[in-house]
Amino acid sequence: MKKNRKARENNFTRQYISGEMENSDADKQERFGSRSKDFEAGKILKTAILRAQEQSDVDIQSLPVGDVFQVYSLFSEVQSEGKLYQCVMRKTLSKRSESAMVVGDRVRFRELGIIDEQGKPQAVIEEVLPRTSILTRTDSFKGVDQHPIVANAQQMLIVASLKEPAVKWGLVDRMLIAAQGGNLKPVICLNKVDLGMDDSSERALSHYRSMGITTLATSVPASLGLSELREILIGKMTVLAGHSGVGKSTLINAIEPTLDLATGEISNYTGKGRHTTTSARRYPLVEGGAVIDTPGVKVFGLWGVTRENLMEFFPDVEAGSAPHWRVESFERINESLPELR
Ligand SMILES: Nc1nc2c(ncn2[C@@H]2O[C@H](COP(=O)(O)OP(=O)(O)OP(=O)(O)O)[C@@H](O)[C@H]2O)c(=O)[nH]1
Ligand SMILES: [Mg+2]
Repeated sequence: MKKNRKARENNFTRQYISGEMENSDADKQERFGSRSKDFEAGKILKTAILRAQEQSDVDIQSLPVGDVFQVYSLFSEVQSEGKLYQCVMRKTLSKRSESAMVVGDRVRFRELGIIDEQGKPQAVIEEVLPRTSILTRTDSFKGVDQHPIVANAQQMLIVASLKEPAVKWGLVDRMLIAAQGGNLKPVICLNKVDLGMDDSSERALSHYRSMGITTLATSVPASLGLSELREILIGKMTVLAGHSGVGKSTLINAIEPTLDLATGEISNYTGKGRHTTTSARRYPLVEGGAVIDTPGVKVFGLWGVTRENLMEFFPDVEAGSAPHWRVESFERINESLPELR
């Protein structure tokens, strides 16, 4: 009985990760797209429909593959072989929401041979390829509804700060499980260690290391841990996680001087981010890889995590070797998950 349910859940997770599941009304409330942009996109869409219909007999498997860089309300930017395409999704036409596609998705697209006013070639997305990982957001800790925000990232950089604001290990634990549940490798980064490292924080980091999790202690003004951080980020797709003010943007600017992320201010909905439906933005690293910031997202969802399998994410609690704060994390997260039926 127990086994069956688990098998079903695993299957569910697999389907979700592979993009087979639809998520039709996700992100509706977050469409900030300006009217003119939407209008423009509407025109593109109409042309796209016509063209796509003419060419629908072409074998989809022979189409080029690209990476979704950014998702707007009605179109998205897809990069392929160094070229950026403005794309609409064919599935949108049949009411399958464009939110079924997120930043990081890999897609097959059909070039339309049209260039827009900004010189971007236009294309229609014909297929979203299976995902290797998924990160979702939810509206609250107790939130049951989960919406995908990033696909195919390899790792999550969980940033906390020693002080200002002081680290809450319980929240680090929750982000850890959000990462592991979605198949992302977590890395814990304790920032602002120039403000005075203390024993209990040292012990916490070493406990995570004993569980096989990579940890870093960083400081931007004191230049600590930055080369290790660089090493970890280069060549990978990394999602940034962590509360406002812990220093995520400052760290990224320090390791990638070509980027100039806004720091020391509330970053929600500033600049170009306001047009995205997903609140996820990708920052490429010159030496390869990218970091993805999710400034509008308050809580990540715990995908595939249930009261039945939560213990798998707490091997230390299961083994009886966990410090009290890890046991408390386990209990708190357990309570936040829906009751077993
Ligand atoms: N002392 C100290 N201050 C830091 C360090 N890193 C960042 N800060 C400061 O912390 C404040 C917040 O940094 P941000 O990089 O904007 O923080 P963030 O995590 O990007 O915040 P949001 O974008 O709001 O999520 C800024 O005033 C930074 O100067 C550090 O290593 N040590
Ligand atoms: Mg920031």
